[in-house]
Formats: sequence, structure tokens, C-alpha cells
Amino acid sequence: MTTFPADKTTRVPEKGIVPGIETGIETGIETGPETGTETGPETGTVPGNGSDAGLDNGLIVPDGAFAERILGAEKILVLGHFNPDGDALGSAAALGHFLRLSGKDVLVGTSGLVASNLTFLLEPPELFRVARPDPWFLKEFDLLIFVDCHGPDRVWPDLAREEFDGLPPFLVIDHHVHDKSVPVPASRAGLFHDPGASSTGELVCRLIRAMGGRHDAGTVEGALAAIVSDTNFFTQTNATPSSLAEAARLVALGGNLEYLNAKLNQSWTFRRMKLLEKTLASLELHFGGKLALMLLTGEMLKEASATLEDADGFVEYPRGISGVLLAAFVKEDGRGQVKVSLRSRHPVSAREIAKCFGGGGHEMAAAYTDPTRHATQAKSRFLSKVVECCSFGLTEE
Ligand SMILES: [Mn+2]
Repeated sequence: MTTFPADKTTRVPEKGIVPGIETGIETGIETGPETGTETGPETGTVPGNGSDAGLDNGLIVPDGAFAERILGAEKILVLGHFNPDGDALGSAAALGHFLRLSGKDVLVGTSGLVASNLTFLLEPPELFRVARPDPWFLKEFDLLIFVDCHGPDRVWPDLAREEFDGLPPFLVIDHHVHDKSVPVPASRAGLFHDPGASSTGELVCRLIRAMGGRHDAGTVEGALAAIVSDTNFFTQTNATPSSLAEAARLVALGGNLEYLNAKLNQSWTFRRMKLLEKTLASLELHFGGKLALMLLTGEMLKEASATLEDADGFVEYPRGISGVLLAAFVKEDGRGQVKVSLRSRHPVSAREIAKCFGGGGHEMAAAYTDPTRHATQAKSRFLSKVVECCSFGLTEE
């Protein structure tokens, strides 16, 4: 078994403890920042000098060697995970724009499908490329940077482990909790990893600052889109002081939250709404209303002329029901696989349950792939096993 390499990261000297940094993103914040009474970066100062309201003390920052490996490369490919979410694509775009400004020959590669509400990030088009693990394409690069995931197998799910050896050197920037058995070749991956960060977007901000802080509108927009995507516009427990501080800097640089909300949350297609109608019809409550379960079948996709990406975020509907502690969205992907998205509320851990079914993720947002090929079978399997997977104790009353 390959063990994960030690983090290529260092901590800045601590002056105080920033809540939520040590214990993971979903732990909740008990206290506010100790010193922070200032309301934002001053106009005209260099944003991101690390001193805003003392919010950055104790954060994990990339070490010099990590930044040097990036700045020492000439042809760089930045890659988010398969079917990128707002954090993966926004982080990759922000880093891509920064590297372009820094004179690098850079491309941002996407793998899988980009949801329609994220396509505004694919600007300018010449910066972006659909990236397959094609050796002829990849050998052009002297560095790959994987963001918002632990490595190549999350970008190309079908890539065999042996094929890792044919890849150029790579770095990983991520905030997910890493399973120690993830197949990242220890000798090759430099790692900037902070599971306490709200988002990879937040880490990209720290990294860009460590490399001189150059930015353009694309850097700002990508990074802010990443942070608001993963914090759901600062409405979740990972809306930490440091995530808000990064966002404040980005807004000071021209980042526009209203625009991002319109793009990310108010630009849906009609077919998505028709698909929502069909999936909501399958909504069920179990365990006295603590579990809400919803299905998406290949048939529904066909009827709505939709794809799985059109159902992105639907799991928030069952989670939004009063009294629900666990929401499960069981989805046929239209390609013969069933994926189950889980969302939970304290004290139920979505991660614990996903892990029990062979998946993973964040404390309150996790997922697994079901071995059955039909949503109804996956649902039965989930209902029969979930009680033993959940330490909270789901009961009928
Ligand atoms: Mn993320």
C-alpha cells in the first residue's frame, strides 16, 4: 500500500487560533476571531497581505519548494476532478489565469462534463481544453497540477494505476480529507493540503499570494466562484473567518457576488426544472422523517431530455425539509452506474455513511457509487444497510 506523502506545507507562526482550521471544515465555529473588529480590507492596500483582522494566523500555507516547483515549470496543465464542481473549475481557472499572467504556457484541462451554470468560467476559450489521459497530449507538459482532488484517478476515473508512471510530474492542491490509501505515488506528488480550508479556492488564493499575488479578472472570478460554490455562499459551517477574509479580498479586487449568484444559481435550463419535477415526485421520508430519499432514473433523464449534470444540487431539496437529518439522492447516471449523494445535518455524518458504502467526502456532504445498476435496487440496499452505518441511530419514532 502506498502511503500518502507528508504535506509539503508549513504553518505561519501562530498568534492565535483561528477557529475551524484545526478540526476540519464541518465542525462549526464556536467563537469568532479573537482580534477581528475590522470589517474588510482597506481600499488601496495590497489585498492579501495576510494581516486582515488577524484572520490568517495559523493557516497552512504552501512551502517555498512547492511554489518553486510551479514557478520553475514552463508548460503547465491544471486539472480539476472529473465532472468539475464550482470549486474544482473555479480553482483551476483562477490558477490558470494567474500562471498565464506569470508568463507560463498554461492550459486548464477539464474532464467529464461541465455543468451549464459553470460554463461562464471557461473564458478565454483558448485557456481551456478537454483533457484526456492521452500520452501524446500530456507529454507536452512539464508539470500537471491537480486541484480539488487527490490525483490523476479522480480526473480520469478509468486510468489504470500503472499508467500513472507515464504522466509528467505533478502537484496536488486539495482540501478534502485524504484516505491514507489513495493511490498517489508518494515520490512524485508535491502536496498543498489543508482539510481545514473551506475550499480549494481558498488554498489557491493562499498559493497565488505566496507566488506574488498577480491577478486579473479571471483569477478573481474563478477563486471567488470556487469559494462561494463550496460554502454555498457562506451558509455552511465551512464559512470560516479565513474563507470570508479571502472572499473580502477578492471582492475588494472587483469580485462580484451578485453576478456570481446570478451565474451559479439563477441560470438554469427549462429541462432542469422538468427533471426536478420528476425527481421530486419520488421523494420519500423514512425513519420518522429523519431520512429523506429521492431517486433519479435513466427514464426521467430521457423524458426530460436531460443529463445527470442537470440534476446538480437537487439533493439540497430533500435536505431542506424540516426535521430531516440525512438526505440521500440516488441517481442513475444514464451510463449504467448508480451514484448516491448524501447530505446530512448535525449529528449525522454523511461521510461516515458514505464510507460505510465504500465512498467518502466531507462531514456533511459525501457520496458513493452503488454496485447495482438500478436506482430502485440501490435504494433498497441503502435502506437496508443505512442503520448499521450511522452511529447516530436512525429510528422510526
Ligand atoms: Mn472543493
